[in-house]
Amino acid sequence: MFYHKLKPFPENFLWGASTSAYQVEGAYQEDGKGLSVQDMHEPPHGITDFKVASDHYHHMLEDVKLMAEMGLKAYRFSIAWSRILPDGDGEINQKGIDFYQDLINALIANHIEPIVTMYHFDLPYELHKQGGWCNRKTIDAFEKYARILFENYGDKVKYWLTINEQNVMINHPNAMNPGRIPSKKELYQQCHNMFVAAAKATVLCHELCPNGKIGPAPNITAIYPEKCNPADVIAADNWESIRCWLYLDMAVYGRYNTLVWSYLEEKGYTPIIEEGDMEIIQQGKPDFLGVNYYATATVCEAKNDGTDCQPRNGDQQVMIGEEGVYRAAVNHYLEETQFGWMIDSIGMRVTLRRIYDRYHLPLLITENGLGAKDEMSEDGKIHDAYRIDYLIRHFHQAQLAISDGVDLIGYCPWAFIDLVSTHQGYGKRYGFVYVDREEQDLKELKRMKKDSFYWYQQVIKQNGLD
Ligand code: BGP
Repeated sequence: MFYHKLKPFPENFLWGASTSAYQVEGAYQEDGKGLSVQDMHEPPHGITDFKVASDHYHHMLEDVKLMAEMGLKAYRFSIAWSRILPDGDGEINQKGIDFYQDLINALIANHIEPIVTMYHFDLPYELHKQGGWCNRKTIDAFEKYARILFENYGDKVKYWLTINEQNVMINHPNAMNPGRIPSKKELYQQCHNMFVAAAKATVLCHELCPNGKIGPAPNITAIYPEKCNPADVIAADNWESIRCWLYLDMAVYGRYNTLVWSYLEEKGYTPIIEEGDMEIIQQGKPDFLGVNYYATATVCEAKNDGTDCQPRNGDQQVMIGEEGVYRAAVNHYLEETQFGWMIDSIGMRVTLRRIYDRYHLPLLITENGLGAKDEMSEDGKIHDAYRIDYLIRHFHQAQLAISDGVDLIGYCPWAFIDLVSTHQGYGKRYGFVYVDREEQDLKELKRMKKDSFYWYQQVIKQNGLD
């Protein structure tokens, strides 16, 4: 149990890498694409917007060639809803359909399994204007969009992810809501409507794609109590349920987590549940669970004196606390990244064990990686030994989790290529491939292989670490 003979990574393990449409594609208004909420976002001073990003839209074949050279077995990308349906609900944009058709064909020709996220933070702006996820019309629009995706790509794409980080969109709503930030009550209505939409898409996938497998992709992490003081343990339990189990209990069991429902009732945040909602949620059973993991969080007992909530930069891994529910605490055992995210590879093993134990479904790591201020050295190369070190530690823990009995089917680090970070623009890089551009100066957007590119190539070749 503690000093295993390590089990090997399974044969056919999906060694992959991830991106998302609005962070990598650029071409934000090209070939008929409609605007998304991300296109309407005003970045902080000096930080880039998402209009050009890594210009993957125009470098797609070159990028797939690099994926093939690295030996990727899988590539997780998202489809921009507003490229397929510019206003989210009306006419289909054929050029949008064709772009992803070409991408999927190029991946398959290079023996790379496409893993498609249907919706990654970029709600079409037209839907947002009509109330976004507070409006039930968005549920129907998502179902229509899902049908278009399954009809067009269902014969080639086996792995589908419904919604990326629904829990982040609810707990850190600033980046997804240009204009007014919704109230908590509205956010939990949005959340409920997303559960219904994801369930409808799941049912449809099973109907239309006989070989399709579909699941959610929340951001899940174990929450630690600061001390063994039982009141800290309760606070950790509170936050773990609100942040994580609510989302997976709904997806897998089709019911609201008991503790969270009591919390919603007490706070007056309960959503309106229409007739038939819970039935459809129960029918939409996932085949596997995507897991985005970056860092554990540590909390202590809330003081309930008006100081428990300390809003920071809105960053998705930085806890803010909630009055009377939990309070953010510091974990002195862990180091931080340059951007203040905890580095906790063992925490990933803990997280995988907890998820598998609760749900017993195959798990796919859909995101994990190190954001850093990579720089080109004088020799013109990018020596990102710190990223290799980070990934070695996490891969090792993934292998320990497999040895614990967790059914882990793949690992898609964030990100295949440098792209625009959700909050820190181009100054925070994650890729195996460097893109030569600055925050504002686009230069030639040239692609360059980092040291981690060659290292990951070896890992994939030998199906695991040395
Ligand atoms: C996840 C998102 C990704 C990605 C990643 C890194 O929460 O799903 O879209 O951005 O975090 O975050 P950041 O870009 O803020 O460093």
